[in-house]
Amino acid sequence: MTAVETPPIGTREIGRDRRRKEDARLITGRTRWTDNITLPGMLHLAMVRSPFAHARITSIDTGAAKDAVGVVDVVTAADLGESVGVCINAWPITPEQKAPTHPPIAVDRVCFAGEIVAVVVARSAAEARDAAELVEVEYDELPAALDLKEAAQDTVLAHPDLGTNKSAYWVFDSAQAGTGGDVEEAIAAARTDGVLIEREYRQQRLIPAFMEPRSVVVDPTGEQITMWSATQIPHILRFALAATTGVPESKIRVIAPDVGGGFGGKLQQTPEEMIVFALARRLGKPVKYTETRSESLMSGHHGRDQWQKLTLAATREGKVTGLKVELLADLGAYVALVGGGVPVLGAFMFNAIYKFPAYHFACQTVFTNKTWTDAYRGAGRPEATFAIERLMDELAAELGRDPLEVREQNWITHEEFPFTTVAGLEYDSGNYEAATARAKEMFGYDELRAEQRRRRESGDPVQLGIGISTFTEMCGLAPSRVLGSLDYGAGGWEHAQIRMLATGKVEVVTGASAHGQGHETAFSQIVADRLGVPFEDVEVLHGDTQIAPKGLDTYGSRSLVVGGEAVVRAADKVIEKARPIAAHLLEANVEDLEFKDGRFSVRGTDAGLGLTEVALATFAAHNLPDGVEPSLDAEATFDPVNFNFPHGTHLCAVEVDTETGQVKLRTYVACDDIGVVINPLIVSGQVHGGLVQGIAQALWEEAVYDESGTLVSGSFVDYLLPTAADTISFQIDHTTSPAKTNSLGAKGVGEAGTIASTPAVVNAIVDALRPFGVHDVQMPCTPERVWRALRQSEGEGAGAGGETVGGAMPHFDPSTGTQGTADRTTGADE
Ligand code: MCN
Repeated sequence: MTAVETPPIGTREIGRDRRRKEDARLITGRTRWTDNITLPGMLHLAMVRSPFAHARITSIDTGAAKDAVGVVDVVTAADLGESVGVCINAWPITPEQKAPTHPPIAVDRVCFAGEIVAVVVARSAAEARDAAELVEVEYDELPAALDLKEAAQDTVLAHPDLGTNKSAYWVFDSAQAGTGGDVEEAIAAARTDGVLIEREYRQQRLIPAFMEPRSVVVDPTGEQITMWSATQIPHILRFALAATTGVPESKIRVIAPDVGGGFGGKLQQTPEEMIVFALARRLGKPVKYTETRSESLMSGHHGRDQWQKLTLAATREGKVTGLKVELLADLGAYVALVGGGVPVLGAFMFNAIYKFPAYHFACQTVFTNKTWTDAYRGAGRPEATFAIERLMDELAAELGRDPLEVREQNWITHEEFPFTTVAGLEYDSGNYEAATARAKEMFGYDELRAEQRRRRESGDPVQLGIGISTFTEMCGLAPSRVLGSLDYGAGGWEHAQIRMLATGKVEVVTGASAHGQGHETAFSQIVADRLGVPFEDVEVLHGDTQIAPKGLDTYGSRSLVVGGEAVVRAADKVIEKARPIAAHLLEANVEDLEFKDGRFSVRGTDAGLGLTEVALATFAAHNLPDGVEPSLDAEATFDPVNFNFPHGTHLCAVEVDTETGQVKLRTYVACDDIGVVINPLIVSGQVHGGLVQGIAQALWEEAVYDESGTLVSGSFVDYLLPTAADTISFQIDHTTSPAKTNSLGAKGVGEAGTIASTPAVVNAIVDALRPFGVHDVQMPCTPERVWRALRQSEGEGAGAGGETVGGAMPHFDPSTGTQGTADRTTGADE
């Protein structure tokens, strides 16, 4: 890796490859996962779940289960009543949004296979699970809405009471918003004298899979009710518990101990958490529930699942003139915590790094009788990035030009920042030219193109494909005002507190709640750098609403740029509190003091005092200036004015065996610009992990349901989660255009690799197969799908689009809310 540019503050810690503080305990088995928690008298739960996608519950016989060994109780919705609360939807994207009540335990109807219908409480988890088998539930099966496009036509209703499967319709139009022109005009012009690329892409349903399944323990026996949960969001969860059960927030403590990954899948107020909370209160005893891997895959929320209908208009010279996006987004059976808003996050990213004069986005969210969907690494932004990066390749192919060149022709140049996009966002900084130049150099772009030509000419059965993704994303969620304008139910600020201890050690409390990202290390580096104290002397505390009472947790690659900046601001306040005390002790004027590398010194003299010495003097408080409080502790809450916009150029080479359909990754280069890097080692880990998840969408992962609504890919035998052995060694580097919205100059990185990599891989596969007439392969691009795309194109001649996809895309009229059926290739109403 090349060195990052000079960081804006300090030089001792920022940009330094520090090994993660948290790893010693994580890799030596010394951490305490939620499932390791054992409390006196603790009871265990097992869930009885519906095998049906949609059914009326006609009876539940708990008799045999209640008599089983070790069983304490068996409860249904009727037993728990209102005490169990409801799962809330914090992001109703329109005031008209339709949303059924989501009871944590089904009342009289189940709406997806895996929904909880009864709960067994026993002395041990094994006894609870055995007894769960004895609960007799009778169902009256109902027709299930399973196919997203059909569901959008209301042929079968997921919730008959709602009278429709359509939940919310959300539109952005640049002509109406005043951020650009009329997309229909651009399309009409391109139709007569230009290029029109019309495509439909499927974002398959994915399942967030983490090392530690969801687990929750609730102890109701103390002054407060304490919940330990493998969650990303202890603060939001505490709020949700209080708001939906009536228990005062002050009486609830939520602790997220070390959490073994989340990837958005633990950004949820889960039914299981609600049930454990209710039962612990009801029984007056500690209660634990840990899901099995099958339960995790079946009933933890899923991600993606969209149909995208896209129309890109351009001139014959390759200048894009407009983009129209029509989405169907599958909510599954309920509107999850932020699930309805996930496609809306994507709405701002379809224009990506490009200067499109006109843009229209419309999204219809739809209920089906499948597991609810919500955030999964990238949440809305990978879907948008995939679509536009695939389209730019298709445009280049249509024009017979190099896809990088067409991108360059349309992107925002580095001189044009800050740049207000057609979607209404202001990008503060970026340099697409620099990232692309570096990526090309690392990749050996020209050499690989030459090899591709040779293979094509020689008719090599193994063809080489080169895929490009020049992505950007919006992250650092925050800013509260903007989130409010999008009807998001909460803010996006973050809080930090710094406590200077008498011994010179520093405690940092953050409201961000890491679950694998390494905040303890990176935030220690920030504080060590700012306060000039040793890295080892900084301790970062988080993930416990008692210890860190204020916070909005970790998601949306926000922790560093929002939470880290709050830490910087708290550190600055510590220095300002220490300054008059230091001046007093040094018998100097405050104005004559300068603070550098952890030391106050009197300008022009040798006199000076370390910050830690000031901390000790403040603790003793024997000799403080009049009216100064004996404490250096400080806190700050930071709410940025804007998102931040990491970007990068990812280049991927694949070898595709045209006889078997097998795809082999050959080279993957990622040059990301995430502004100033705090810890390059952590950032590399984030990029590597992110890449694997994005590549997995392209090649392997898919949640598959059968025609009855049963999840077929319900174990890791069928859900192809990759391991390190399935991937290659990635080549990564960074360019740096510092963010303007935080003093660190940093941009988020937690989702970048995932967002960028999926289109890079699919573009590479299609690039390899283009001479065979293939212009699309549906994800995941399994050998069978690749093989079928090739065979189909042989049958149909050049121009075939690979696998035939679904039915016609329903077309929604924004002005009336009515729908017709649009032909997916022409866009004309049937
Ligand atoms: N960082 C840095 N320099 C930068 C940017 C970030 O050193 N310029 C460091 C940060 O200090 C932090 C890490 O990189 O240690 C990620 O920072 P950030 O981009 O702020 O992301 P968050 O900490 O907010 O993490 C959320 C993000 C998301 S949205 C998902 S999904 C995801 C991800 O992080 N889930 C993860 N990475 C994950 N990593 C692990 N191990 N497990 C998950 O569940």
